[in-house]
Amino acid sequence: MLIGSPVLADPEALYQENCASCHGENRLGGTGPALIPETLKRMRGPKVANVITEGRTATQMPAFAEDITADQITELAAWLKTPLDELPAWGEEQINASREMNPDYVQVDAPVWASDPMNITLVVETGDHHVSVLDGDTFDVLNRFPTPFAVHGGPKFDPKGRFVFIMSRDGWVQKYDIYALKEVGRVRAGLNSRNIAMSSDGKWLAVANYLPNTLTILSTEDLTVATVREVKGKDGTPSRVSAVYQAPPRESFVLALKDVPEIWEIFYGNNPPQFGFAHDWRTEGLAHTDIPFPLRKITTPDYLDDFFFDQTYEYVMGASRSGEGGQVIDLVIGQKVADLDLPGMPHLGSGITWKYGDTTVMATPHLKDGTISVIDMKTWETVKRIETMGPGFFMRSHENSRYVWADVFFGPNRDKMHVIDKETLEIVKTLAPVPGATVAHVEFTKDGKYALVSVWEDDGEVLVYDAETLEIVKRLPMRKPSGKYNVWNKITFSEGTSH
Ligand code: DHE
Repeated sequence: MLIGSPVLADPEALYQENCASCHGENRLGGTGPALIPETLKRMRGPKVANVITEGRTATQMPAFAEDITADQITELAAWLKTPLDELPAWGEEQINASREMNPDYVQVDAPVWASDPMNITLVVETGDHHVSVLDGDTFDVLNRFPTPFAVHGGPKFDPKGRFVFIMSRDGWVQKYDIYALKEVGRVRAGLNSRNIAMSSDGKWLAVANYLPNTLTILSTEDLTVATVREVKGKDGTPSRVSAVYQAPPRESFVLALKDVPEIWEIFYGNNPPQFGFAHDWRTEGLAHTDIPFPLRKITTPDYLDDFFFDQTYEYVMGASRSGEGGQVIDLVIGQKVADLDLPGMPHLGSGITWKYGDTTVMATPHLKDGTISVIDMKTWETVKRIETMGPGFFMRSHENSRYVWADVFFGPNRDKMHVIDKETLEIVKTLAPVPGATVAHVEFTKDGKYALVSVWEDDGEVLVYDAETLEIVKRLPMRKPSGKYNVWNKITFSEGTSH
């Protein structure tokens, strides 16, 4: 070593000494989140080193500037972004062993509050990892409870709207009783997960995992494992699960896969359809009744990891990986039936539908450019491309509203929110409620009269707009609010919201 050069410690030893007690000896998380590339790649540039140096306010993460030199922090941050040498087994045994049921939870016969149970709205506050439970009529906060670190995707309600399931990127699934305002328990269903889906009978919760390459199905009753499906394409290639969705009329979960050009369908009902092809349990010489959750693999012409379903759940629209177009797969026949003219990497997961003349249209923002594509769901033709002030992430409407709300999540105009007329497909107003602050994601109240908008900042707010006059009627301070989820809109599968 040159005299005068900084003394660099072994980053692994630094980690074991300073970080392992909270983040786990194997970097897979403990009281703190997992520190592996799969989670950290979402923090770009010097951010990881900054967090180690300065700590994270409002969390238990302390500042290490006085304990570790700047060079050592740079080394440590770089090491944390290297993949794990070995991934521990994370199957049924380990998942069940991670289950933590709340000893203080007692089931109640009726809500412990007097609000309309169908108009409850949950707000995910990512600033300090909490969820606020809002009365959708008065906008009073009935409760605010801690969630696992870094919740992603929509929480899923049971069909009666009483229990909600919330997933974090580290694979924790939390069950919460809205009537009792109490956590029921939590379980780690994966090590790095994407989203969850609820079966239409309310019995099963599917968890899409990146790490390991599995789909976990949990019993919603007690969060125990019903099955863990290893995900390997027809040729044996392992794959991450990009997302899982429920297809209620088909009594199935539909899986988008990251690493193989296939769509998977897993049936949970008693009478799965009889297909004449590509059926796992058939090719393995089994009757479907021999296997719970029978699986069907459909080969697709391209990789499809972002989906949108029509209201019948027969057709799946998928965006192609290249961002050049998309395709429509008919789940009944398991074949591609149409191509979609969808450049600019559409974010189909945020699409919404509404009646338009004698047809139904679907609109989706593009992640690569300031455009919203509007597609006719009968002909699969593009009806219009609406030019916006930048790429957006979320869109929302309601059956009772004549407007669609679309944010401009990326770029200099992220403080804008477009309001689009459903009939003319024109932007009628662009809101900028807090200049310079990101505004994103909208949810309506049950009756569609109010639209709730997140001011997506650490010292943020939820703005309650009159959905007709487009005036703010109430401001609710929140810590970096992200998604908002109204019980009624979700359990009735409102066409203006995500499912
Ligand atoms: Fe999400 C939903 C995928 C980045 C906040 N996001 C979803 C869903 C998918 C998805 C497939 C639908 C699942 C569901 O709700 O059941 N998200 C992805 C990505 O692939 C992407 C681009 C990259 C990634 O690293 O995962 C991505 N998402 C983000 C973010 O950076 C956001 C803005 C902040 C965050 O918290 O991570 C983000 N995603 C959300 C939210 C929803 C969501 C709030 C639920 C929207 C809803 O209304 O249902």
